[in-house]
This record gives sequence, C-alpha cells and structure tokens, in this order.
Amino acid sequence: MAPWILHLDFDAFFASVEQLRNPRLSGRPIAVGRGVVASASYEARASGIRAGMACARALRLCPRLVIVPPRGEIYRAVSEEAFELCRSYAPSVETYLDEADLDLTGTERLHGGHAGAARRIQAAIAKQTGLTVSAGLGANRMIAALAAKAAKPRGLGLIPHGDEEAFVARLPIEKLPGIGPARARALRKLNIAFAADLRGLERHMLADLFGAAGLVLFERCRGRDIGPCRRSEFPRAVSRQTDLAGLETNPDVLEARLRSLVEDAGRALRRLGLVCRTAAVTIEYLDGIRAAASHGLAEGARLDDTLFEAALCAYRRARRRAAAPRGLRVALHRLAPDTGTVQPTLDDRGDRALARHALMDAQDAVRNRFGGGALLSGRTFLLRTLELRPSGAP
Ligand code: DCP
Ligand code: CA
Ligand code: CA
Repeated sequence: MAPWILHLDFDAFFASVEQLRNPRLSGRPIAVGRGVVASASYEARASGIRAGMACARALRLCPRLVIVPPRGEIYRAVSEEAFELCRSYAPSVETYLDEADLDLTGTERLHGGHAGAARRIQAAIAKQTGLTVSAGLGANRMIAALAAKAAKPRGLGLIPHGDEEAFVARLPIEKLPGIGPARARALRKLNIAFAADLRGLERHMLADLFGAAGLVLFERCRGRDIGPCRRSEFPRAVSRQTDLAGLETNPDVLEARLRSLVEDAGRALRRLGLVCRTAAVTIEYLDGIRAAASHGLAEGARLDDTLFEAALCAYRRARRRAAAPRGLRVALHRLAPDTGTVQPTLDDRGDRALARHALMDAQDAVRNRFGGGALLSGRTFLLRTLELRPSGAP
C-alpha cells in the first residue's frame, strides 16, 4: 500500500495563540519570548524578525513590536486539544510541540482522498482552536514536513509519489533535517548549496564528513527518509474547558459540569495511554479574575472517580467567591505512561480494582464510538435534565 503521511504544523504557533487570546495584539507585530524571540507573528516577520533573534535586536528592527512572555502550559493545552481531534482521522498520530504526523496510509477510501482529508482536518482545527495549521502530504515524514513548510502559512502542499527526489533537489541544504549551521558551513565551503549539489557526494564521502549522520543525509538529499522515527512525546497536560457565560451559580450544576470535564479529560488521558498525578482546576469570572487550585495524587490515576475526587478538592479550594463563573477548566498534569499496574486500595481488594478498570475501558469504548453523552454518570445526568428544560425556566 502506498504510504501517505500528513504533517501538520501550526503557523507562528506561540505568537498566534497570544494574538487569539488578546485581541489587542491581533494584526500587530508581536514576538513571544524572554530575551530571545521564540515565535514571531507574521506582522513581525515582515520587519525581518525571526525565532532565535535577541529581543533587543528585534525591537531595533521594529520599535512597535510587542514582546509577550511565553506561557507554555497554554500552548501545550492548545496543541494537545487540536491533535486529539486528529486521532479520529488516523490510527497512528505522533505529535511533537506544534507538529503532528498522521499516517493516512490506506485511509483514502474512508476519507475520499488524502487532500480532502487534510483540508477537513485543517478546517476542524481552525474551528476548534481559532488557529491555522499548514499541512503537507507525502510518502514519508520528511517529505510531508518539507511540503508543509513550503505551503506556509495556512496552505496544503502535496508531493506526488515519485516526485520526492525532484522536490528535495531544489531545496537549500539548510532545509534538510539534520543539517544545522555547522554542517551547512562545512558543506558551503565545498560549494554545496542545494540538495542537488549534495547528491554529487558519494556515500563514503558523506560518511567521512559526518559519520553515521552522513549516511542519513545521503538518503535524505534523495528524498528518502530513513532517520529514526521520533518517539511520540506525550503532552505535558490534558485539559478540557467549558464556557459558562456567567449564568450558573447552582453548586450541584457546577459540580456536574466539573464532572463532565473530568470525564472528557479522563477519556483523552486513557486514549493516550497515560496516567496523571495532579488535577488542576481554574475558575474564571466575568471580571477576568481567575482562581486556580490543584490537588496531587499519591499514585498515577486514570479512573474518572479518582480524577474527579482530586478535581473536586481543587475546585472547592479555588471556589472562594459566590459569583457565577464565566468558564471552568480542568487540567490533568504530571503525566506518565500507564504501565497497567492496578493498585488495590485499602477498601478495595485487587480483583475489585481490576474490575473497575475494566469497566472504565468498556465505558470508554462506548463513549468513543457514540460520543461523550452516550453514557452518563450520576453527576452528569443532572446536566441532561437541565438541558431538556426550556431555556430560561427555573
Ligand atoms: N520555539 C522556540 N524557540 C525556537 C523555535 C521555536 O521556543 N528557537 C517555539 C515557539 C514556536 C514553536 O516552538 O511558536 C514552534 O516552532 P516553529 O519552528 O514551528 O515556529 P512557529 O510555529 O512560531 O512558526 P512557523 O509558522 O514558521 O511554523
Ligand atoms: Ca509552527
Ligand atoms: Ca514546528
């Protein structure tokens, strides 16, 4: 079966998230970073500002530049949310920072063509996050990533099978993964500027120059990617949030909302094969004030009941005002791979614990297939009865 990889990469990631969250920054040149620019908005790039540049130099290039300190937790939550959505399109998704690789091999009948699927995923991410991603389709991860880069911003690049060599040949050597500034300098001294030039070097010459990395370059400048697959990194947090519009003060309803967020986040956590050791809750009020608290767990947790207990502790500590919240967010932190060991609790022998995990997995299977509302726990059932009540009625 012909391999097809879809690579996604957020456009001006940190900067776009900041512009989205603060409309006063939108359309303006901004840079996210502390001392050094980590991400520059496209408006800032127009003045020549690039990632890696000292903020002082960036300010000289563009005195109107607004510099914003980075907020890693928010960026991670945004990309995790977006890439979670990708998992319904492809059985294998690997993510790294603001990038994801989806293996679409064999799914064309399902999606009606890979380009169509890519467009739909781009649109779904834009709808869910308000941010744009560029996409690349190709026979391997390197080709897909290079195609996405070439299509920035917002675009979709597709390299048909067989065109890999020709596509790569025209690229400056710096664009190839594995060629950093030092290797680029060494190659440029040999008058090698493009991947096409690199192909003039025999295998043993590249090996003499760069060792094992040279052998990988030999393949890469021919459009073949044999580099070791990046281990799929797990996110730093799994989070879910809901907009309450400042209309709800009933504690039972608020706690039911919390439960429903925990169940959604818990399902995402289990789908990623992870456990968590901290549950954090943030309550935002209409005046913009936020209250947050977190609750730690002695052992990695994955069951909704355990997660909810921790989240409820955090929530009750954070909820010091009577005012109606504008929004509620649950984030599961301190993630680790789920090793599948079930810890019996004091009041619970090992076999009962196992049964609770098996029940959780069965519930997930139903919810993954029919949607989160297909099974309602006692607490969230309250929400269903409220949704059925005519709006505005007590
Ligand atoms: N990043 C960083 N320091 C760097 C490069 C990047 O902290 N030297 C962070 C900030 C970026 C994010 O990683 O927003 C993703 O890196 P990208 O290289 O994908 O850059 P951008 O998403 O900002 O821009 P582009 O539109 O070119 O992808
Ligand atoms: Ca990016
Ligand atoms: Ca990137």
